[in-house]
Parts: sequence; C-alpha cells; structure tokens
Amino acid sequence: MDNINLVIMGKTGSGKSTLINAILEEDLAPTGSGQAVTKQNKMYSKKMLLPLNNENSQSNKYGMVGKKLNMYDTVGLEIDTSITQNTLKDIKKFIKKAQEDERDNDITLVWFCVNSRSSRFESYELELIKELSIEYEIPFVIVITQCYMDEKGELEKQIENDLPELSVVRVLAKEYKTRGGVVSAFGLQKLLCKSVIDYNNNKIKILETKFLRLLEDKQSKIQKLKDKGKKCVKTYGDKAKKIGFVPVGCIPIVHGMCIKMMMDLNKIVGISSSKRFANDIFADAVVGVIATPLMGIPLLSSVIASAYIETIGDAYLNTLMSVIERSSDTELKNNDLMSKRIREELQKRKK
Ligand SMILES: Nc1nc2c(ncn2[C@@H]2O[C@H](COP(=O)(O)OP(=O)(O)OP(=O)(O)O)[C@@H](O)[C@H]2O)c(=O)[nH]1
Ligand SMILES: [Mg+2]
Repeated sequence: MDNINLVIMGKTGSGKSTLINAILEEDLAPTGSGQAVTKQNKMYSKKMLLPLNNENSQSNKYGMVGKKLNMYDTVGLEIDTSITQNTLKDIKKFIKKAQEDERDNDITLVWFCVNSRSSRFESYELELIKELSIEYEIPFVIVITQCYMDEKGELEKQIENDLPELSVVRVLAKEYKTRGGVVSAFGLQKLLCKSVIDYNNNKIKILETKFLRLLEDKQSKIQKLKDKGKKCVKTYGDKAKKIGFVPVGCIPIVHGMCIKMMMDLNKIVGISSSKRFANDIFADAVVGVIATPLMGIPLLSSVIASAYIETIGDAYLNTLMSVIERSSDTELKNNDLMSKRIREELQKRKK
C-alpha cells in the first residue's frame, strides 16, 4: 500500500476542510463560514481505491489502486499572526516527518487552497509557497476552490503567471445550490490525478527551480562582492593619489598598501589571510599578473602609484572572483583550500 501524504493549506475559509471531506467521502473535518473553524492541525486518514492512471476513468469513482490517503487539515493562514507562525511550524514538522518516513512509492505534497472569489493572491501566500516548496523540495498543487463557474478567472491567471512551475487545478468540492439550480461538484478526480500522476514531473520542476535559484543567488552574491572589492581597490588608489610625489625610496610604502589592500579584498570575500600569505600572493601578483613589474623602475608620480595599486587590485580581485565562482559554499569556508586555489589561479595567470 502506498501512502499519499497531503498537506492542505490556505487562508481561512478557503475550503480546506470541505475539500478533505469531499475527497474522503465522509464528513470528518468540521466546516463552516465566518470565523476560523479549524482550530488545530489534524490528520484524517483513509484507505481508498484510486484510479490514478486515467483521470477520465468512469469505471469507478476513484479507480483501482489501493492507497492510504493521509490528509493533514491545517489552521487557516492569516498574515503575520502568531497562530499562523505555529501552524507553519507544525506543517514543516509534518512534511519533514512524512518525507523521512517515505517508502519507495509514497509521495508527499501540498495542496494550497485559494478561494476563486478572493480579490487577489496575496504576496505572503506567494512567498510562503516559494519558500516551502524550495526548502523541502516538495511539489505544490494550487487548488482554486469554490469554483461555481468552470472558467479561468483573473486570479488563476495571476497565479499561473507568478508560479509557472506549479500545477493549478480548479475544483468545486461540494455541490452548490443556487436559486437557479444546483452546480455539481467537479475537479476532484483531476486534482488527485494531477497530484499523483504528475508527481515525479512536478518534483523535477521544483528541483530545477531550486537549482536555478541557487545559481542566481550565487551570481548576485558574486556581483555584490565584486562591487565591494572594486570600491576597496578605488579607495586604495585614491589614497595613493593623496601621498603626492613618490620617490623611488617610497616603493615599499606603495607595496605595503598593495598588501594591505589584498588582505582587505580577502576579508571582503570571506577569506582570512595572514600577512605572510598576503606577502606571498602579492609577489605572485606582481611578478605574474602585471606584465612589467614596476619594482625596478622609479615611481615618478602619485598618479602612477595610484594606477599601479589599482592595476594590482583589479587583477587580484579578478583572480579571487574566478576562484569563488568555481568553489562550492562548503569549499568557500575552507580557508586552506581557498588559499591554495588563489595561488594556483595566480600561477595560471602568470603563464
Ligand atoms: N457549496 C460549497 N461550499 C463550500 C465549498 N468549499 C467551501 N465551502 C463553504 O465555505 C465555507 C468554508 O469552508 P471550510 O471548508 O470550513 O473552509 P476552511 O478553509 O477549512 O476554513 P478554516 O478551517 O476556517 O480555515 C463553509 O461554509 C463551506 O461550506 C464547496 O466546494 N462548495
Ligand atoms: Mg477548516
């Protein structure tokens, strides 16, 4: 028997408990309008036969495969309340536990309910979905609930636009009586099929999104470091401009500034370096990266001194950036490894 672990989340009154009762074909979860009805997260389980390989199958309402449906009904979300914080803590615990206990054919996913008549899809809902799906690598299906009309509304279009990697399914969990007649429930079977049959595809999509997000994060982090590094180099260059005429005897002072600048650059990118290391890499940088080492020729003016410092700074910053770009987060924390890579990179640039 496979377990299907479903977390049902969404704003208060979106129809979470009604949906659970409709799927389990039993009034297990209390429902109602007005104030929040579900006051505690609660799991409802039932063994069911589900025809999960053909969503149009008419042979049996839910088909032929034996599944245990564990449906976790949760307290309605509200913006910035301590109740919602506790609800989320519980939900995270539930997801983690379900994922740890998963056997080969078990699946764990979230149905996020949004009332079709909501005026908008809130930004906190969007952020929450993104955060949870990425952190737990868990597929979400967005369930547009209480759909009395079977046509795509603005809300649904907005959600599809905001979350293109997720499935969106429209449902009416319980028939709706109007003066004009009765609108029959619809969409439940499609919801189950989308959740189970598309599970692997959806999981892959989440992993892809996570990977792209990590890549973007890394790139923007690198860009920030680069900007900070450039500022640092510029500061040292400006400092040199202020020292006025630079006689030959002052070259050690200029070199001292370069070494200090390189130590600062290391610090900016999170590498702690000893003065000795900075001295060594400075030698590498001067001999290797700058085509004509200025050591031998007199520094005639502060403008040249400043250009000299900035050239070394830029070259060293580029070296640091290329080392960081190809190092993982764990590697970045290993100071010895980073020092080794910086030296190797400088040697490579020398050739
Ligand atoms: N006819 C009909 N009514 C629905 C449907 N879904 C929800 N409702 C009504 O909407 C109200 C709220 O539904 P609930 O299922 O209690 O909503 P909930 O999300 O569990 O709400 P909380 O527990 O308060 O967070 C109830 O009066 C339901 O009868 C539906 O598919 N059809
Ligand atoms: Mg409820």
